[in-house]
Amino acid sequence: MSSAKITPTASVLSSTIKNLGFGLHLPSYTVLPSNFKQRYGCSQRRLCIMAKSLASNPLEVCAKASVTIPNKLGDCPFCQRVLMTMEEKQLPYDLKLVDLGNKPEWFLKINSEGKVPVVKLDENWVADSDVITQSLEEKYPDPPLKTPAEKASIGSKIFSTFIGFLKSKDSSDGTEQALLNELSSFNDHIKENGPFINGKEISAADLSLGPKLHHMEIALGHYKNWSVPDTLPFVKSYMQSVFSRDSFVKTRALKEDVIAGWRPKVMG
Ligand SMILES: N[C@@H](CCC(=O)N[C@@H](CS)C(=O)NCC(=O)O)C(=O)O
Repeated sequence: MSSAKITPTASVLSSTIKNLGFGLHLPSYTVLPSNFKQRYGCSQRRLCIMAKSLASNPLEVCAKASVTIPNKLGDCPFCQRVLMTMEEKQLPYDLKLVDLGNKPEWFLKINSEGKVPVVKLDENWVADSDVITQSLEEKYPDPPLKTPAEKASIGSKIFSTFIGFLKSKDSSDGTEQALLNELSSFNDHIKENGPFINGKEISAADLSLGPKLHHMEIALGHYKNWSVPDTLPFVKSYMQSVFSRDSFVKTRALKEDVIAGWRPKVMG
């Protein structure tokens, strides 16, 4: 049985989902991963104790708040990457949603750069999704999510070429072709090595790329009436594989937020 409670405060918006499987009194604003109970099922006493300890010390995470619906997670692909990593590793977290249009004082004290995501690890607030996900891998190695170095940059130019095409006002400037070239190389890689970048199992590179492909799909669909061509079926099946994972569904941005988030880039 689970219950959900949304509690807004002045400039922090936090979500609470309480999993009552352990009969624990969990701290407010704790999000337990969807299959936390199955994973730490009480059949083994040691695992049960470990699960209780994790549940009572959730990781604190600052992420972007929605601009369209109160108390919802916003449209930051770097935040989703971090949250997906926590979901895949079954780490309970305490989500603090930050209004980036009106950054609160407490948040700027945590991170003077004013960017999300930020996660508290060993009493220190850590910024930047690259640093955070590497730290999570070291601290919580199970399940391992590290992508081998030789595959870690597969698909890494898709996001920048998508932005170039999205911002383009000249249909013959080559930005669409640049994106298609990157997607085509990625299609070939997944065809040979898929279903994920490192083969059978999802890994860190997928958790970084998946949220960016979600932004690409929504933003280019909305602003350019564009979609991934049928000639790239492995890109499409890859997107479906990532987008259908529990860790993705639970942390994805709302379509309306993604559209609103990219508007200044399109108009600018
Ligand atoms: N390199 C950073 C990028 C983080 C980032 O750009 N976050 C955006 C939201 S998607 C942000 O906080 N923007 C606030 C601002 O620039 O004022 C990471 O990987 O975490």
